[in-house]
Amino acid sequence: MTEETKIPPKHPRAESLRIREKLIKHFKSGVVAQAGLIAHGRGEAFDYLLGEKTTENARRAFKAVAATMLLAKKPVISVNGNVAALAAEDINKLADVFNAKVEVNLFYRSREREIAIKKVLDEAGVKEVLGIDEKMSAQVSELHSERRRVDKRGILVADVVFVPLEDGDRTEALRKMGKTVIAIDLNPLSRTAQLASITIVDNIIRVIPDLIKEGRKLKTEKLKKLQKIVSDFDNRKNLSNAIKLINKRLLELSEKGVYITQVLQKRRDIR
Ligand code: PTJ
Repeated sequence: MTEETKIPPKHPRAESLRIREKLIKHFKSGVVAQAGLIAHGRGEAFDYLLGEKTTENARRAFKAVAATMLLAKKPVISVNGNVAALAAEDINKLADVFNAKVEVNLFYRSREREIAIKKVLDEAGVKEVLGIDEKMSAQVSELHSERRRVDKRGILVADVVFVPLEDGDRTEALRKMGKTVIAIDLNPLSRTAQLASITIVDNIIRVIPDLIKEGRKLKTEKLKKLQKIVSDFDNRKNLSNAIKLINKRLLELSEKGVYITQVLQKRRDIR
């Protein structure tokens, strides 16, 4: 019996538990780093605060992302352990829609993890996986972590770098290099969220399928329209809106006590 089959299908948080099991499975196979489990917990907490749904604000951001990716000359999607575990098939479709390269880039880098992640991406149908061939490796001098190692055919020469679920200082370094950086991060306060050119404050699991649809929709649009979508977008406003949304939601919940009281009213056996 797998861990997954133990989750009662009627459990009120069955989907969330299934996602956790997926990460644990990939942790055991060496794809996800130990810290990846902690990162997931932090993401879950922010998702709770956001109401676990895609907001209008996030929709505006991913529309700007789709336009940016379509305008890009050399877009690259950076994949870490959590991204491979949660969204490998979608990453393949995303790369297809935007004609983007896929590169493995790890904070907790080891040869074993690189190989394990490549396997997951291969199985998901990704045709070419960059970032693991030593001969093609270059260094980004602005960076001091293992993330400094990039592929000469990928991130090094990219104009747009898509970095879902990112840590720390890479976004800043990539922006200093003149690159457009796109982040997906449930935490609008993280350094990456704050320093990216465009930040989608949403769960990677929900947002990538929608981003794929948006990309397909915008693909036939004229260049001018895509450029306007990008120039009309303001990431400071986007982040500020995300924080306001959390604030508003918490205020409403705390004033009305909506969630807890409603649940308890239905459960007369609980006082
Ligand atoms: O695989 P590696 O070695 O490259 O390491 C990957 C992790 C994720 C461990 C590494 O990048 C890391 O330590 O990241 P942080 O600093 O924990 O940041 C990850 C960010 O992703 C946090 O701000 C989380 O809120 C956010 N996050 C976690 N899960 C999700 C998420 N954002 C969107 N969707 C999620 N499902």
